[in-house]
Amino acid sequence: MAHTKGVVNRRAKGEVEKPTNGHITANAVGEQKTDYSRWRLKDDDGCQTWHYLETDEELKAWPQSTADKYHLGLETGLPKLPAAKTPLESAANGLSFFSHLQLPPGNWACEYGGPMFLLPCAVITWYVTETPVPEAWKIEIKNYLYARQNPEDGGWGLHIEGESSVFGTSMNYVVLRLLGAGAEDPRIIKARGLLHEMGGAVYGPHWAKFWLAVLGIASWDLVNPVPPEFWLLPDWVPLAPWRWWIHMRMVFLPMSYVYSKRWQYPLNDVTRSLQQELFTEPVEKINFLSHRNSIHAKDNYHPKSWLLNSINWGLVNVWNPYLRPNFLIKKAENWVWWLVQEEDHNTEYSNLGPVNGPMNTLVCYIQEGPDSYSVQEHRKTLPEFLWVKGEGMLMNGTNGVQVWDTAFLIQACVTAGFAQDPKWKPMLIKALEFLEAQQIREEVREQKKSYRQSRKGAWGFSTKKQGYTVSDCTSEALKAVMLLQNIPGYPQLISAARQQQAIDVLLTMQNPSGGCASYEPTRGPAYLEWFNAAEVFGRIMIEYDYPECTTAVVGALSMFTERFPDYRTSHIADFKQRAVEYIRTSQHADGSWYGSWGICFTYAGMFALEALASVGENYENSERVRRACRFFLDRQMEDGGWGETYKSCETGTYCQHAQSQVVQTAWVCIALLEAGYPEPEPLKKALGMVMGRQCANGEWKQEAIEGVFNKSCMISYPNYKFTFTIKAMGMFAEKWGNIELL
Ligand code: LAN
Repeated sequence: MAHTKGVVNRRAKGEVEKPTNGHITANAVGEQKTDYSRWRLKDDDGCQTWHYLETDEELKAWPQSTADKYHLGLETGLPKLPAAKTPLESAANGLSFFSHLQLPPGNWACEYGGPMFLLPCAVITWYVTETPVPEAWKIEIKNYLYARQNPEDGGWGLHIEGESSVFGTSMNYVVLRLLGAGAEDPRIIKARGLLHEMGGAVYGPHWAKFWLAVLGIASWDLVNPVPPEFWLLPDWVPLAPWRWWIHMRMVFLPMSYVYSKRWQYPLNDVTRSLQQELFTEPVEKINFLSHRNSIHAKDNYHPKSWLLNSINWGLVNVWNPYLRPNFLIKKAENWVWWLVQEEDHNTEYSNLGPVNGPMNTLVCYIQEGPDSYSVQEHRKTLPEFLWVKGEGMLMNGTNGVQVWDTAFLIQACVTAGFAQDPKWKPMLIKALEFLEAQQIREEVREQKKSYRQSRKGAWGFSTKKQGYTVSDCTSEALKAVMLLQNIPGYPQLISAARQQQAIDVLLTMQNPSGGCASYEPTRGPAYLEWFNAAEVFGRIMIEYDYPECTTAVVGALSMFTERFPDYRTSHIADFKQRAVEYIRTSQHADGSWYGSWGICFTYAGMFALEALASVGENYENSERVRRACRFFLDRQMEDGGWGETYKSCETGTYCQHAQSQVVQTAWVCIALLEAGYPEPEPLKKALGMVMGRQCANGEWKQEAIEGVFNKSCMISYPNYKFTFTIKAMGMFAEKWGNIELL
């Protein structure tokens, strides 16, 4: 098969290319742009996909909604609201704006971007599986990458606010070229210059090397081993993959299959040219084997341990060439393939996340062929990770933030007293219906064999279809349900039995430390971190205790016990007591807590103080809480706000942002209110600042990035600027009255 023209002219069998449309425009230098009035966000039961309408008939049949316009960065035309003077007026204005963004199933959607290594996973997978990519997507993916190219050095980092690295630059360079960008485009030349300055693509981390090998651009010799044999280790072995953090093992799984097959896409003109562009010397001269461990300092957040390096050496030089028997290879590949199929089945091909999704697609392609059912299904679900915004098309960190954001919005509304207001009731009932529809109702088949945590009764972060229990997502959703169902006039959509099922799942999630992790209790020993091969991330190999997750579970258990005092009472009491004790012991001497999922000390402090408040520990009676308040108050900025940069997550010490941040200011206000801080002044000043930043239509604009994972990668939570502001305003008004702050 000739592969000379890149993705541009490929089509799946039987697919007919639509005529080129006049609405794709190009400017004087040939940069293309789609017509943004033609994009639509579809939300089927929480399953979100973007569509580009080609014909005028389609446009007529499917008008653009306010939410579409907002997400695309177009003018929404939402009205100016009466200026807010009090916190509740400000919260109501915010809610008024936000309510227009609710989608028909009842949830809210958002861009969930930040990581810059996700588009490459999808685009390379489409390329090597010869999956056609619509013209409009190609144009907007390129636009997004150009918009996010570092204007100074021409590169890309691990995430949108990060410094340029070999990972970000080499992978996004490849994406642009595969989607048709010319090698002599000035922006590409600039990126290439930087890549060469950094030593070329051989200095990328493991995952970059993997994708280069898949594309056929580099030899598999470049890639540190990913032996599927690991999956044959007996379960009792401390190193066995089922004990790893779920994201790591679910990436390792398909990766090990592809590695074992040494599968590569046949070279074509584009990839052959990339071989010349990505490296600093002619490809024929490169000794790929010698570059297995080459890594640029900017990419080496978590250097590999000597132990892992030695194991890799043994695998490459002894095990693979001399010992690895064929029967074992077959056995391991078969077992891995079985686990891949289970993952596909249990998630209806949407998969745990945006890295294993594309990789599983590739495994199905290799195992079952291009036209197989599994590959077709994957082709349908991968677009659920895509998102379109003003800058172009990007890849979200999950297939959405549906359950998570919807749960917080409900809680904020209840806190602010909006749930009783007939004006907001239809919106909140829809939101409740959404949570009802998204509760996971069944265990997976073969739960034990596929190493899955219990999930019946749980909620995940995005959708029921994705179907992974998350401790705090279950807790926040359950809290939202209990809060609303407790208000007269709201339908009892989730029965007591179903709430109890959620509690049953939560009760399986405590660690011996008392703390809770994210998807599962910790399964492996801490020294597994020595086997962290990814280089770019920290704390990825096992589950850890998180103050955020632990607090959420404590909150759900407390609220549940008020409603069902007889259900598993002693178990719940014991759980809570140990969980709060963990929160206490995880406090740093300066009064702070390190946050793993939001930035950073600000985020975790808010949760920790909520947990302490739930057992009556407050400013008045607890030195610990006073210390935590002091930590925050010492960092209040001139304008009354708080601002912490993502560097805190990387370094483990509080890093001051130059500007105060609306979201973080709301978090601190919530923290101080949970703590029962006795003075209103700092809060008044803080919320006054937040209100001053509100636009006339009730909106708050996006500021610095809010979230993080694995210490080094940031991720956006754009809806926090609505949910947490509303909650903070509501809590303030309850405690200090709805007084004029502006
Ligand atoms: C998320 C998003 C949500 C987040 C919270 C619920 C906020 C947290 O409290 C628990 C952990 C969880 C569920 C979480 C885990 C890691 C995720 C899935 C992400 C940060 C979103 C993207 C990230 C995922 C690992 C990205 C893919 C990258 C790899 C390294 C595989």
